Amino acid sequence: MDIRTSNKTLSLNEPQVMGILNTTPDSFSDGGRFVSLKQALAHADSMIQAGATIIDVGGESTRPGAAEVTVEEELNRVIPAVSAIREKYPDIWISVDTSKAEVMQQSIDVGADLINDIRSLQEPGALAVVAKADIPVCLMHMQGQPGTMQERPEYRDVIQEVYTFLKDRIAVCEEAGIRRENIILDPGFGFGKTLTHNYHLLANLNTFHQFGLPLLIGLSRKSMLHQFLGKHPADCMVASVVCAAVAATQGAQIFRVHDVDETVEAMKIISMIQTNQ
Ligand code: 8Y4
Repeated sequence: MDIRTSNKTLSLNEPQVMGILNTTPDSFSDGGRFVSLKQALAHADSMIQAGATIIDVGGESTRPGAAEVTVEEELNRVIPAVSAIREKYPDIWISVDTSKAEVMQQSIDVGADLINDIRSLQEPGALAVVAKADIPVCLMHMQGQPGTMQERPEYRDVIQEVYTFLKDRIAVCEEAGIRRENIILDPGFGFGKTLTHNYHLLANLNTFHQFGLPLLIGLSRKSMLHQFLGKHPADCMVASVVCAAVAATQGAQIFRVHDVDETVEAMKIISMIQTNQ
């Protein structure tokens, strides 16, 4: 299995690591655009050096309670970062974490290869932008909206409901002209899910292979790890890598992580085990 654009191919026969590049100002003490851009590029450099094959650039904070970001602000954060990474690394996969059609289009115009949308192309214009660009897109399950999704997550059967949501979104995407080969799926760990829901999903990832599409998994430093262990998010590297490995042994292909070095090391071992089966 692989994902493709007009000028690159990423083989998913081995697990791939997507490094998280946050461009929200609260992640940089300075707040000034120039310093932020420089720091963002340095962070991308180190993740690429460590073996990330995809850089996920995001300008919207999706933490519970976080304020929504205007399209102008999101563009100001994301576009310079995508441009700078593309200029320095012609071959790296650049993913953009956004739900806004305008941010998707402008990102694609400056060289983004993949759209990572936690809202699964449900915002106005998003389906059309991705269909026209003919590039890969990650569809993620979320119950509710980022501001309130963790207040009272409820499912009759979380596996079934995530499965049905993804099935419906695949159908909507195909109807809008998005080719099935361009679709990547994600159960959306932590997005409107309790601890139990999250671990139930992690134990049952095989269900989502029924679509025959790549799976992207984001578990890095999430509350199902740090809250459960009673640690700070930044101190959950081992737990994050263990969970990525658990997902990889179930055949998940792309891992969205903070700790690129350690995850790449784990994936080399997983890949060795898988190729010797
Ligand atoms: C520290 C800081 C710890 C932020 C956790 C977080 C996913 C995603 C996010 C995911 C896909 C996050 C954009 C949440 N999670 N995209 N995005 N899948 N496809 N929180 O699981 O990382 S943001």
